[in-house]
Amino acid sequence: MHPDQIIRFFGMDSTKFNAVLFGNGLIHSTYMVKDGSGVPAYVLQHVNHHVFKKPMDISDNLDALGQHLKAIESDYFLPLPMRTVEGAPYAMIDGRYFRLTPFVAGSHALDVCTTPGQAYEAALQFGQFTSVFSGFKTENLKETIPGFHDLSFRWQQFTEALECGNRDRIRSTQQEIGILKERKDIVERFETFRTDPDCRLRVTHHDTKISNVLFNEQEKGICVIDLDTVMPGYFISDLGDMFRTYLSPVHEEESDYSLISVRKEFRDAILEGYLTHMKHELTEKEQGLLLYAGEFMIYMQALRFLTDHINDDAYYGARYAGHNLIRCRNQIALLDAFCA
Ligand code: GN1
Ligand code: MG
Repeated sequence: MHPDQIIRFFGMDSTKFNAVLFGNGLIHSTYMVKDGSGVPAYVLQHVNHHVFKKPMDISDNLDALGQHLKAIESDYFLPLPMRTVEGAPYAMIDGRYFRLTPFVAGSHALDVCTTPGQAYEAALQFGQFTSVFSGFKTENLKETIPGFHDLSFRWQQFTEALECGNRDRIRSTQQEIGILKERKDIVERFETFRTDPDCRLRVTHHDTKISNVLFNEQEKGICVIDLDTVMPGYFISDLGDMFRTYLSPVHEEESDYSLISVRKEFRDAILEGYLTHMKHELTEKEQGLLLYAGEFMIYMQALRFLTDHINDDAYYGARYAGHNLIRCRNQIALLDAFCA
């Protein structure tokens, strides 16, 4: 079925709209649905149910968060997907899950973070997101990807890949494997962190890249989007992924590692923005781990990319031979720059 047709399930006249492929997420397929004059009206997404094995858990989480905002009479803006004409959270077509979200008028997303001002605004948005839900019981959220940012679990997947993965790829990545093994202290610190009662589970976004914030024309943040991985988690995930994805002038796909660097003024902007709402939420113990957040996330992503390379790119896929190895080396270079 052509994506244009799918919006009928949401009560829209499909002849009046046109869907075009949009964005560059690695997991879902996303379409911008434009009206007859080419103005964006909705965002249509095919939810990848191989990655999100229970898509209903995502919609249950979003319902719970929406209800909480009502209960506390908050006017915080969370862009939630629409219901189908039958009242379902997804249009089900041939066993596939599609959802439709109204486009936020006057908004745009950024592919790369080019100014400290943008980093500040995004960090402010993600910090506000967690703090708005500070009174929400995280037990009421489902884990939409079990073990998603559990670094011990990612380490275990890595060691399993070293046992069962592609032998040739293991042989040719001894150097990267060695580097990641040498930094196992990052995993050990995570284990200490999560057993410490002063390190709290909160409503966490878990994908704080710049393209998951909508900006207005004055470059002020409007809201956060891509709420699929919202689940109980630790602040190090959200703060850390901002460090991971905003600090370097080049992104994780860059194969010229000499271009990777850490822009200190962006780091300060992230901290300032994030702490605007989070300063009073974080415990003293957590406040001592602000920079560890970056090591944690960059290291975890390096580990995930290398694991996937060794597993023949089963998770992320590869657009060219060695794609996930390049991404892994990129993250190793970023980790070096971050820790320097
Ligand atoms: C995936 O699909 P996308 O780009 O939003 C991944 C993140 C990684 C990111 C790396 C569900 O996110 O955890 O950080 O790729 N999301 C999932 O680019 O695995
Ligand atoms: Mg995402």
